[in-house]
Amino acid sequence: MTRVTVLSGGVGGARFADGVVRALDADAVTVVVNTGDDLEHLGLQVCPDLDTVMYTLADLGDAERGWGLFGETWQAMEAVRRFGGPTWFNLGDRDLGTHLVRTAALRRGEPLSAITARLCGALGLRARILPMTDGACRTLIDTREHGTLAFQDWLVREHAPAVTRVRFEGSPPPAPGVLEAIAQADFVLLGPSNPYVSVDPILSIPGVREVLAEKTVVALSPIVGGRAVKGPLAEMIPALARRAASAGAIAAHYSALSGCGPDRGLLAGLVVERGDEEAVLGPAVLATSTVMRDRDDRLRLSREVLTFAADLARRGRGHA
Ligand code: FO1
Repeated sequence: MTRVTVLSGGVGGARFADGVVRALDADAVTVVVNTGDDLEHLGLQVCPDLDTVMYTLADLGDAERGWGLFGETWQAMEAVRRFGGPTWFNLGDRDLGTHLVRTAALRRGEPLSAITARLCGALGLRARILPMTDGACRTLIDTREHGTLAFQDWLVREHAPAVTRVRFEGSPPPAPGVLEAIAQADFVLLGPSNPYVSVDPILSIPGVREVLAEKTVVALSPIVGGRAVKGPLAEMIPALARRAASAGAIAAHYSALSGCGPDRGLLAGLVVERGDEEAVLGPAVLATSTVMRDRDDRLRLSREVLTFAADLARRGRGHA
């Protein structure tokens, strides 16, 4: 049985992970999820990327927004507004149930990984979804305009002002099972997530890069034709890497990471949109149609990526 571990941020990573889970035996898939975006809001612990992966795999997510639940209502937020509470970050009525159960369990001392496993079990998910850590590792965004902002303040409250640096506060150990899931995988896939704020937080967790250095790692480019499929990545690349947004910039970012072996960067392969391949130096390239408009696209793309990665792993393009 092929075992695969996917590292994921929010929407793009979750959609890709959904394809992988449906292309393979779900029991063979582990998704390690960024928790650098997590926040406490209205007294509740909210884990946006974990919830996006969980809802997407359970086919309960809102396809249009990409986050939160399908068929959501917003009466609790209306009440918060009426009473003068903060409404810049919206928690739907049904989504609130997740945050209430999670927050209560955290207060009882249950680790986030155990709570996540319980929530996933209740949704009937067979793939394993692991937070990158049970500890606190917060993504901080330095901006010229507003100084340093916590991730959701930067993205949602301030609408992603220009970034000068991305940092991770805290260096907690990986959640139980994270290093093992990477070590035991036939190959590791990085979803089409923002490298700076979705994948790098996972790579910042102690031990993750070292164990990845032994594996065949394949990433999907979140840049298509010079533009981000979603979010502010296309503006972040020129600001942080001093080059134009392209699939090549994604390859260069992962290649430059330290701690991934002496002779090459992290990636054995990069999956890019057709026409974007010339920009890529270093990893082997699969050029295909990468934009996932529906569940059929996710499945087709995942199958192509799994074949590409399995071939690289077999040919020893990883470190194995
Ligand atoms: N994104 C927004 O643009 N506005 C919101 O009010 C908002 C609320 C929200 C609540 C729960 C949740 O799981 C996600 C939410 N998101 C919201 C998405 C989130 O900010 C980001 O998309 C991810 O953190 C990036 O992966």
